[in-house]
Amino acid sequence: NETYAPDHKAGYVSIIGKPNVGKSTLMNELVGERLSIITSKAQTTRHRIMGILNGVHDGQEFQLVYSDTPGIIKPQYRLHESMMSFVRGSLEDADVILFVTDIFEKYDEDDVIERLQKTQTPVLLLINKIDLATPEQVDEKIKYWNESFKSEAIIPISALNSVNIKHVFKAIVTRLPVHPPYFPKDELTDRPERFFASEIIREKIFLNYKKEVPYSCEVVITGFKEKDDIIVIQSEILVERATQRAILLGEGGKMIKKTGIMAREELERFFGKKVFLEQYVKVEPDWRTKERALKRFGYED
Ligand code: GDP
Ligand code: MG
Ligand code: K
Repeated sequence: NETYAPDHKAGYVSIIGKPNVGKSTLMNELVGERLSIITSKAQTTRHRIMGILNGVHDGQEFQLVYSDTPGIIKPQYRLHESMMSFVRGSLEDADVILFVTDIFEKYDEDDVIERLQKTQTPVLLLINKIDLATPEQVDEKIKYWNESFKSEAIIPISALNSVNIKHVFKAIVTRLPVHPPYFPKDELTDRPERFFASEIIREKIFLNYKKEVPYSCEVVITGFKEKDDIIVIQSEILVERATQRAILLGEGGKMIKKTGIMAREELERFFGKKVFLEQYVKVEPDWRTKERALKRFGYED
């Protein structure tokens, strides 16, 4: 079991803005290369997780989960309705919203602006790419947003040149609520791909089997090899009794096959790559008493 300080802070940060305003560049600056690569394609129902950052600020431990919302698109598209409801959902779920704009862009998405103005979640308005503008142009833009948009703060930045990024970081962290970490910290910093892979497989087991079976098994990722065009993932599902193994396999192995296909499809969406998934169901009566977390993320190999 993980321990964390009673005043541990954690929260979801939604990064929204039109394509090309610099969201990904900003993310890399905020999280650092190391972690952002692996989470770049993470897909959950509501949030696409872009990066996770664990750290300490002013003596206080925190975990920041950055997520992306689909690009804001224009009303004439048929998709717009569902897109807007998605944006709505991720806005309400977030603890802090980073609304990224570009120094030269014109804002004509009135409904998105309106939506942002109504949310209870604090919004930080970031004006990016100030390296391309004169100080006068920057002042002018700050004035424009000040008059037309109500936000917690307006911060001019250059994501590309790391200008004012510390300021953004501080503005986020000071607004995080006290909350336990959403994702296990130790495991995640080192091998988050394995963590996500095991979570996805677990989710499919919960979907396909009823009663106590999902609770009596554990998913262990024993191999994770990323090649040019495919990721080869080896997994073991540990159960305590032979009867549970039989249920998991199903008649002629049908059930485990179905679960495996669903998991593979989800893993492919998640990692944005073809996945070859191997699954073994093993009876291991004492898996609960073992060094669970360590084993789960493959530290024993
Ligand atoms: P996203 O679509 O919002 O994720 O935008 P990206 O982060 O992919 O950036 C789009 C383009 O803008 C890339 O070519 C970046 O290098 C560039 N860019 C991002 N931030 C800045 C910045 O602060 N200044 C300048 N000049 N270019 C930037
Ligand atoms: Mg991007
Ligand atoms: K990923």
